[in-house]
Amino acid sequence: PAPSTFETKLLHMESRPGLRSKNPEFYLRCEVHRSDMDVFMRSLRKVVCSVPEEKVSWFPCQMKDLDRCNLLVTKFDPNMDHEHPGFNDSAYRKRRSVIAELAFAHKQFDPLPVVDYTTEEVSTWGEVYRQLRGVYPSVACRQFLDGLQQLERECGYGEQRIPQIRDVSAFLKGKTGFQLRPVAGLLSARDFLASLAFRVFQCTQYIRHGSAPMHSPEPDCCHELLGHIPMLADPEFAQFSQEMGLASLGASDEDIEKLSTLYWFTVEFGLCREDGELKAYGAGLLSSYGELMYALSKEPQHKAFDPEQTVLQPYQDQTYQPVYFVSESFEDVKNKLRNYSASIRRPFALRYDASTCSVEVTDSI
Ligand code: HBI
Ligand code: NLE
Ligand code: FE
Repeated sequence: PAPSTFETKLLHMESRPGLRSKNPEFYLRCEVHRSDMDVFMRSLRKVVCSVPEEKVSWFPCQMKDLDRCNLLVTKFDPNMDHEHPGFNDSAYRKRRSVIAELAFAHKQFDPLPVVDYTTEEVSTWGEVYRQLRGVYPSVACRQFLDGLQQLERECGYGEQRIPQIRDVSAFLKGKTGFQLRPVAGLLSARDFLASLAFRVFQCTQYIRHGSAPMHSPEPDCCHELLGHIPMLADPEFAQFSQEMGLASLGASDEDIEKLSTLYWFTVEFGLCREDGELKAYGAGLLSSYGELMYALSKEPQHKAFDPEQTVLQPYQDQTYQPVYFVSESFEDVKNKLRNYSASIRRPFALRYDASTCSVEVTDSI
C-alpha cells in the first residue's frame, strides 16, 4: 500500500475571509522533505477543496544553510570522463580526491582549508598566469584590471604562488562583503546561484591538468582566482551577482535554467564595449588564454546583449562558444541583469537582511 504518513514543519498559519467564495481561506507555510511531498499533497487534497499546485523547492534562508547546497554535477570528472586530460594520470586523480575531501568536510564558519600546492601545480599556475597577464591590459575590461591590481598589491597575486582562498576571502570581504567557501567541483546551477544570494562564492581549489593549461571545460582555481575574483572585488558587480542569487531562491526550474543561461553568457563569457573597443569581462574567458583570443577574433558570432534573447540561446560547455553577447558598456549589463532578476515572479516575496545575512519570506500569494 502507498505510504500514508509524512513529516512536516508548520512554519506559519493564517486564516482570512475567502476572496472568491464565502468559505474561509487558510494560508499555511510548511517545510516538507522531497520524499514526503507526494503523500503530503495527497493527504491535503483529501481535506481541502482547492490545493494550489505550486511547489517551491527548498532554499537556504541563512548562511549556515549553504552546507546543504552541495549538489555536484558529475561532468568533466577526471575519474569518469575519458576525454579529461587527467583521466590516465592516477597521481592527478588521487590529488583531486584529496582536495575534494577538504571541500566535503567543510562547514560554513569553519576556517577555510589551506592547500599545500606541489611544485608541479605551482608551475601550471605560473604558466597560466604569465600567459594571461601579458594580454589582460589590452583585452580585459577596466573593472577587472582594477581588481587584479589590488589583488597583486594586497593579496599576493603573482606567478610565484597559488593564492589561498582563505586570504582571498578575507580580502574580498573587506572590498565587497563577498566571501569564499570551498567546493569539490561543478555545482548544480540552483545551489551555485543560491550561495550568491548570501554573497558567498563557491570556489574550487584543485588546478587543471598540467598538459592543458590554456583551457579547461571545468572550473578550477585558475578559473575562480583569475576569472571571477577580480570582478567580485567590484562593488557594482558584487551587487548584481547577489541580486541574481536572490532571484534564484525558490524559483521554478524554468527560471533557474534561464538565470543560469544569462549567467553563462554574461558573468562567464560576456564581452562589452569600452571606449568603442571590444573587451572581455566574463570569467570563463579571462581564465582561458585559448578561448580569450578566439572570442575576440572574427571567428565566433557576436550578438548584441539583450536578456530576453540571451536566455533563449542554448549553450554548451564542452569547448569554445560559437556565439558571444556584447553589451554597449559594463553599466549596461549591470542594469539589464538587475532588471531581469527583478522581473522573475514567485508566489512569495523575499527580503534580505544584511545585518544577519539571512533571507526572510515576507509575503505569500
Ligand atoms: N559550479 N563550482 C562551480 N563553479 C561555477 O563557476 C559554476 C558552478 N555551477 C554552475 C555555474 N557555475 C554557472 O555557470 C551557472 O550554471 C549558474
Ligand atoms: N574554460 C574556462 C577555463 O579554461 O578557465 C573554465 C570555465 C568554467 C565554466
Ligand atoms: Fe565560473
